[in-house]
Amino acid sequence: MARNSLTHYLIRCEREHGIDPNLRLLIETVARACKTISHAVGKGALWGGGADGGVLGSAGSTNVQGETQKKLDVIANEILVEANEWGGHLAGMASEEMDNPLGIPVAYPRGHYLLLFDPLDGSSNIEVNVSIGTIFSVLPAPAGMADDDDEAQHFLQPGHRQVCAGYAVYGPQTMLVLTVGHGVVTFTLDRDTGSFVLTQENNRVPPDTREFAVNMSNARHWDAPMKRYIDECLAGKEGPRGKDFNMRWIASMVSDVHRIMQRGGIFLYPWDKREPDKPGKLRLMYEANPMAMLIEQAGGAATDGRQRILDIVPTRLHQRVSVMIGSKNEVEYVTGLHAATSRAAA
Ligand code: P6P
Repeated sequence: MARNSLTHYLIRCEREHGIDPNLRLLIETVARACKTISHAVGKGALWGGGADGGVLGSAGSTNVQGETQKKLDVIANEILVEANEWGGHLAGMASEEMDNPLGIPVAYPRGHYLLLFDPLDGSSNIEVNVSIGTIFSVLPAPAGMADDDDEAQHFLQPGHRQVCAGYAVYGPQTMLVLTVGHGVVTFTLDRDTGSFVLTQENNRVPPDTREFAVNMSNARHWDAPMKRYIDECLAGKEGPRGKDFNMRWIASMVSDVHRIMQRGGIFLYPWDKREPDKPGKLRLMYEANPMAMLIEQAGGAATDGRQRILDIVPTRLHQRVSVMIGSKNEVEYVTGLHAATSRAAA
């Protein structure tokens, strides 16, 4: 077996850290599905013949968030469901693209894990050929889950109970970034062999940064601590931070977080007053939680501005959350500004 394959790494984790072989088999299944999604994404308009017959454009439906589903959103979701429903590793699946959790057909064996995913994150970038990705999270299925029980309540576990988190980023390279709780590793898809090859082990996020990622067009809608934080970044070395900052915004969380995983930075999608009853745009269970586990495993931090993302106890499967994630010292700084405001408000 190649010493740099995904399977070799996961078997090492079985032997050195005692991870469950069924978790390895589940991860390998998800990774194979990501290869298939990568192929579909790479074909774009060429798949299905002609610009309108291809996989680009809207599917003519909306997801539970009321967002228009792209054809590739639906295709990616189907690829992950079909790949995982038969294998016998899962007790259920949940997806951004499905209103309710999906139970495992009674004809198939069930396993001890729950798989949650955003099958194609950043899909608004599809038509403009900008990197997008798949985010996934694995939780333990509660003991005693009945075979026909696909209730959402079983998924409502805080992020620190995840046993695995990962993403695939479909960019110039297709890469798989993964943690099973013992650091973060990165694999690059070798299209000649169809294998994910280990290209980085023990990824570490630098604790400090000069680079922030935020959608600046929302600035007038932010609350005071968020406005203060960004104003300080924009003030540069003449300002209170004493250093100049750079900004990036790809509008694909996977791509922005992947950059941070590689060179540090902070990604922010805070509450804003456009939808004051919602804590933010991003989803807790299959976006913020897996990214928070990955970033913490790489030495970074992730909060909602006031508490650690992984400590949030979910109440709804598709609930949203404010996200501040990346270089540890920077996340702690912006979280401190929010805490100070909370204290002042109190
Ligand atoms: P905006 C993609 O739709 C997404 O959920 C994240 O991947 C991304 O970071 C964010 O929304 C972009 O939001 O408001 O800038 O389009």
